[in-house]
Amino acid sequence: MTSLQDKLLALKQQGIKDIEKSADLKELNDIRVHLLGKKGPMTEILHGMRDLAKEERPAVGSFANKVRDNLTETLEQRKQELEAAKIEHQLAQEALDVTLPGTPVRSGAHHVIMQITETLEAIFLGMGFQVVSGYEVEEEKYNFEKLNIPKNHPARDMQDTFYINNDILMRTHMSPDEARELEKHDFSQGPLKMISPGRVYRRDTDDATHSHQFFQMEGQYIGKHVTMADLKGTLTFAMRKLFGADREIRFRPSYFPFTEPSVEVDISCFNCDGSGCEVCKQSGWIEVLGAGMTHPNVLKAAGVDPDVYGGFAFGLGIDRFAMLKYGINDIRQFYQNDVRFLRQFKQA
Ligand code: FA5
Repeated sequence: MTSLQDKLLALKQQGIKDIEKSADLKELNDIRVHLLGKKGPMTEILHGMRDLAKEERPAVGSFANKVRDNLTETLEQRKQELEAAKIEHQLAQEALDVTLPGTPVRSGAHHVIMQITETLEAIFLGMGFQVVSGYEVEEEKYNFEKLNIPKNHPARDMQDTFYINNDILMRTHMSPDEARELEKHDFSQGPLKMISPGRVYRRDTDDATHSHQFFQMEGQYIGKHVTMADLKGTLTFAMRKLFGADREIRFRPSYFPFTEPSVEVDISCFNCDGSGCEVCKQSGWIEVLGAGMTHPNVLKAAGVDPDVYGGFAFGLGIDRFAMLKYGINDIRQFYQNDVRFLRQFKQA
């Protein structure tokens, strides 16, 4: 054996040792570059072949090839081992314990006013009413004129108004939607049955039961044979659905410019069942809404013939409903956005 073959053998033995000791793919690659690279010991040894006798060269050359093949094979084997180990390690690191409890996600909920609105909508949708919506910034003629409240009419004082200019205002009630829908409706297709919930504005001083902005829901049923009995039946059904099946309902005469006759609707107190308590101010009754048979002037203003069509309208304060239903004694709590208050009304 030539000294070159000895060197190759030593290189192989040391190389295999180094390869097997290598701890990661980077180190292994460094070893490969060192062993087999252009400036590595293998190249250097092969250069030495020039000094060999011609007849010795083939044997040394073939030995060198075997050493290189051997090293390459060992490198490849180790590479596969290290890659497998790397994947094993990664899998162990990223192991997922599916039995661990999840991180709870805080979900929001609809505001209590929204919840009451949705409940009311569901009740009236069930009776064939459709839900419509109008404009918070409204024309003066829809808010007043078309509702039989001409300029300088004392009834305007009933609703202190935020004016934008002479003709435009923040709507003070949801009744403008009555006039708008009456104008739009095609009565050849059947009666108009609508509700319209929304935000309204009044120059009222904020206190426990008044807010300068609050929510109302308007309702209207106009057709060919709609009577006061329909008004009573519809509102009795809706109030019993909302406040309990055994509520008594009372209709008292009242005044609204856009209805004639007009009524104020009371329900027997759900807290004391009518015997008198602080919720009903000892009267046994709670006032819940205003209503009446739509005034012929309102129909005329919308181009609807009052001799053929008629019906009823009602308007209720959603905030006051929410206060009654949940025993809330200050309306301002709805608008302060204190999450401790709001969370109490989280739906299941
Ligand atoms: C009206 O606004 C009439 N448009 C309702 C109506 C419609 C009657 C159709 C007849 C036919 P009123 O001004 O009474 O009516 O207001 C209706 C309800 O809104 C009241 O019963 C009350 O619950 C609520 N409300 C009135 N002012 C305030 C306020 N400042 N803050 C909170 N709620 C209020």
